Amino acid sequence: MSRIKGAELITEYLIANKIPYVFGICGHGNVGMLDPLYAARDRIKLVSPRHEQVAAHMADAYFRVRHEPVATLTSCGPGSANIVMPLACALTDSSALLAITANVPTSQFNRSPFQEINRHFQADFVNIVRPVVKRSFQPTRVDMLPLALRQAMTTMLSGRPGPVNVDVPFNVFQEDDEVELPPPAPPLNAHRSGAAPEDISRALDKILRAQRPVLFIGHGVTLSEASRELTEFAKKLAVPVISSPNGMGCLDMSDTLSLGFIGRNGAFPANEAGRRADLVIAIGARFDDRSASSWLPGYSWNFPNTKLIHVDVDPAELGRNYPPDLGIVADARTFLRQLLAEAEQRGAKPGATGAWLGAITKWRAEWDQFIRPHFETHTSPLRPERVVADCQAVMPPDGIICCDVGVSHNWYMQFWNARRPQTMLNSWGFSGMGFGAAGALGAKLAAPDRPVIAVTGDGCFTMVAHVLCTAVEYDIPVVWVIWNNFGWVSIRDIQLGMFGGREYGTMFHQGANKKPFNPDFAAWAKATGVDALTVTKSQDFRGALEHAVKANKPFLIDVHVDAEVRPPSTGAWQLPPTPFKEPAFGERFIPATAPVK
Ligand SMILES: Cc1ncc(C[n+]2csc(CCOP(=O)(O)OP(=O)(O)O)c2C)c(N)n1
Ligand SMILES: [Mg+2]
Repeated sequence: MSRIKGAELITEYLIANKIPYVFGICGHGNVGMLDPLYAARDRIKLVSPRHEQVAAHMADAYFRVRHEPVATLTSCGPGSANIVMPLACALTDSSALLAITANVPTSQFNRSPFQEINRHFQADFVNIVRPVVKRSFQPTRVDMLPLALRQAMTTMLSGRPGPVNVDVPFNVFQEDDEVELPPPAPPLNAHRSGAAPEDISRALDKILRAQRPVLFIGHGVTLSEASRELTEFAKKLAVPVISSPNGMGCLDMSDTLSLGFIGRNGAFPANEAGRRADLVIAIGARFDDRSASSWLPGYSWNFPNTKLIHVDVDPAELGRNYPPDLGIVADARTFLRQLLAEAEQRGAKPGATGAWLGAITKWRAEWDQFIRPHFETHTSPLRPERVVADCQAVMPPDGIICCDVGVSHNWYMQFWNARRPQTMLNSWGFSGMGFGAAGALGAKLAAPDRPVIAVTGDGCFTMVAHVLCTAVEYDIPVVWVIWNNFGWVSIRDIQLGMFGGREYGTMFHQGANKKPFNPDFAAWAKATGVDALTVTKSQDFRGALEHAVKANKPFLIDVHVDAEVRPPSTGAWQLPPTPFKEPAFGERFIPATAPVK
């Protein structure tokens, strides 16, 4: 055993785990870590964006694309405090990243040195991040590092993945000791849990007996890399598939069995099938309020009238919102493989689902007829549907779209057809503004040979506009599509709907006469060295996007989108105590057949 510095050990361990990047920002607390990273710069690369929030969103998105983690590095105090929000995004969407944070020297614990938080406990960063990570470790001596690092990496990737924090006091980076490099952690999905054989048998019995079955899939299916098995199973037994945002693309959404997203801004056929199904097989999906129409019976789902088989790797998700008739704790791919094997063995054929599939075809046609015209019309400012349709036309099936938060996201939820898994990235559980604009940088580093576009609101983008600097500094060719509607329009619409039409603090205005205001985003981009275009009429958007994607360099397109066109509502969303009412304005899609209520 030879002596090694704590920071060198951390660096070597990251490399041993094939971590190619550290996304981080310096501070006096972590300079001791920068030095060994410099020495190892041929084996692991430091990318230093202009805000810690961006570093963590980048790491989160990198993992979602590759299913391999990267690390972040932030200094003590404020630098690390800046990653709380993106850690919450990663945790609530089960995305992994190793957040290495620095802290004050152990010999100064409790003396209130520069940037220590200690009102309740010494060097207390672990309690700041406690609710937003899967686990925190605070090795206070170099000889504690090997175990902490191995456990941190293993915890992050095992079972339901999530962010993990290793908080390292200043001196632990610097001091040395006789310690050995721990063995690398098993990669994602190295250990898979399976269902009990009798549960597989019971599940298949229920599926074959059902006349109106539907699969509801979520991020768990994506994370377990079960796209092939899901597709095979859905086709073998002709079961249509509803997808939550982070499950999109596991079944190619251009397939006739794909019904799209469910909930207020879901697709009509998905809500219609969800609320009329006699059996729902939910796999790695968690029935949050937005994909369950706030649990109002009859809008998206109809439990307990509908029977539920719920499969998840995390037992905490079973029964959280709807008690399952059959709950199964299992990895999604293993479950699907077990189910396929059982179906094969029994020579199973689709059940009596002909009428069901016929009804779905009718709902799809009805919906298509309703939405289609807006995909094809030209307007100025642009109609939202047109922006989505043109992105779809330009992006190849393996291209990656990194969505931000706000109105634009609602439109993409409703109308984006993801063709492959891990191509549609959404901050779903926490909806942190900036995820799309910043995450796209990480997504592009994860998939350098595929186009990556960020669709981001004018509000979201302004929060992290310095991403342009990082794209230029590190030559990361992301295309930012700014969905520019001159305000926090998603919130404005809630405000207008709930408070008698009064707008306050939700639009961007300049001066007493309330002139709409935004920076000239294209000029702003050009000032950082990023190519840019402004698009104010729909005739110009597709060509601009084609050009930007082909240019394969950082590019910004400022697109002026109509703020007065709202996504059609096919489900519901309620914020108690406000009673749910049909939208005050905006289009509610009224189907030919009355919704089940
Ligand atoms: C960091 C953060 N702050 C505030 C919010 C609340 N919020 C959700 S959407 C939204 C407005 C987004 O504005 P913009 O990016 O312009 O999108 P738009 O809704 O106008 O399309 C706000 C403020 C949030 N989700 N995240
Ligand atoms: Mg906006």
